Amino acid sequence: MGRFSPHILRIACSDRGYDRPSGRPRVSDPATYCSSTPRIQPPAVARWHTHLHGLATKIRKISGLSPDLDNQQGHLGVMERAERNKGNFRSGFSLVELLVAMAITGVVMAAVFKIYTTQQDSYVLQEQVAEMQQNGRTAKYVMTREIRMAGYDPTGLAGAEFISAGGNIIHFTMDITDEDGTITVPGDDITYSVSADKELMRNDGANNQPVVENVEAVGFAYAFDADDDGSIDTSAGGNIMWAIDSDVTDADSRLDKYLDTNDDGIISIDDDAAGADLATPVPLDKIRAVKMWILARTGREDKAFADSTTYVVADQRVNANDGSRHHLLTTTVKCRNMAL
Ligand SMILES: [Ca+2]
Ligand SMILES: [Ca+2]
Ligand SMILES: [Ca+2]
Ligand SMILES: [Ca+2]
Repeated sequence: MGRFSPHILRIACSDRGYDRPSGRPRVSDPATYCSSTPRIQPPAVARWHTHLHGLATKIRKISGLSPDLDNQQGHLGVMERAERNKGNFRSGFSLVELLVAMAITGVVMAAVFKIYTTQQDSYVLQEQVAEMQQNGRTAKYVMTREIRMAGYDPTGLAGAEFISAGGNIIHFTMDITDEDGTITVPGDDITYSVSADKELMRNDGANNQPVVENVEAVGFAYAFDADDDGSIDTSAGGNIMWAIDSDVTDADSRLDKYLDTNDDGIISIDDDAAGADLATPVPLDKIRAVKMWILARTGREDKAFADSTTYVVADQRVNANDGSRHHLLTTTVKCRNMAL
């Protein structure tokens, strides 16, 4: 229920002769002005209330209290409640506001998460590529160092030589560990190949151990001097006849296929992968140099990436479209001990 306005109450009181001389209503008079349910009081009761109110005012004055203290407190109370109610109204959220806030938060969080994952993927990729390149360089360095020494035989008694000269496997001996005229100790008999687990394996004659991991393939081709004229044999087009023993298991120890089948000086996708027959198979002791391919790969497969490149690795054609990235290294190693 609302209160009577002071104006209306003043008129009502004046009509009944209860108003004060000033004519100004006193809101602090609870009986007359502050009741939420004002009612017309009998004159005697009203005068008694006025009398009691006058006594109360005098008591306040005597005691030092302001006669308008209740009045002020009442006003302040009303104002404070109004402010409090006003604050409460403003501090709330509607369901729509909450949903909008959640939607905006979701969009922002999704964007932040996307940026984070992109940065993370980029970091992982850079790390993987660096590792791949390092693996390739390590494989190249280790194999180059030893293939260069193939056939090393300081005593002339060890019979060091090439044992197998395949397109994806190389096997040779060298009396380099102890120079004792034999090739019986580990390290004198070396084989390189790639395992099914894509590790470059080095067999030292006693143990077959991985050198580096994540090697998709290795390839070898061999240059030879079949006529012993001191120069590497070339084709009709003047190109080196890079050849392989196409079947290392038949133990014939002969190079029988050359790989630059179109005789353009490079071994590429344009050549016949199976190679072409040499006019005369070449014994492995005529080998003078080795061309080497190392196809390194990233260890982690990226499902969003596709490497459709077909890599030429000697007589192999490698198309590992499995989400991994690849890095192909090639080099040529002169076997400095094979012409001696
Ligand atoms: Ca030895
Ligand atoms: Ca020659
Ligand atoms: Ca063979
Ligand atoms: Ca070619």
